[in-house]
Amino acid sequence: MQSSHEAPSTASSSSSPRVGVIMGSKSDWPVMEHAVTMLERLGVPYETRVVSAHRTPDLLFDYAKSAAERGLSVIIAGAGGAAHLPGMVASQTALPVLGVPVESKALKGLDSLLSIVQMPGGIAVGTLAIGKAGATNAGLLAAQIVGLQDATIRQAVEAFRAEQTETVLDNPDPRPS
Ligand code: RP5
Repeated sequence: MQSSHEAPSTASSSSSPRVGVIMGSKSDWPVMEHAVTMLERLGVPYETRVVSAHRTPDLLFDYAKSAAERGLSVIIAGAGGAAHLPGMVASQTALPVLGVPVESKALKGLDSLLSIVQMPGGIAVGTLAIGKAGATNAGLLAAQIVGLQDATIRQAVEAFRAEQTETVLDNPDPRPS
């Protein structure tokens, strides 16, 4: 039996997860669910769970150290405020880590953004925009990375982009209908 801080997923899509979507708190879910929505739309197997840099540091280390051997290719990490999760995960794995700054109540996510983006040279986190757009694009970018080795996912990304373009071109009038 695994101890409580070992690193299985708590929720995942059906086949073996390729992307890990973690976040510092359950309170981050309303933002981070947009990453999961994109992964589901593009057919990317994922897992998701709460991993806190400050409240569950042992779990963070176990999760990051075991991620590659468990078959993950990318980790999306969202956090708010003193948002140390993405950087600390990146310090423990050579997998690409995408950081999503979650809006904080006090500082609207500027604190989260600066905490995630200002990594020291040598340990990389790919930092996305604050909030929903960042989470959505983290899911998209993760799919693009996985798609480098998976033609089905690559085609799903291309189809998504073509559909998006078509939707804009088909609706040129900006006024509410
Ligand atoms: C961070 O602290 C989390 O990522 C979250 O954005 C923020 C607040 O967490 P809660 O107090 O809502 O659990 O670690």
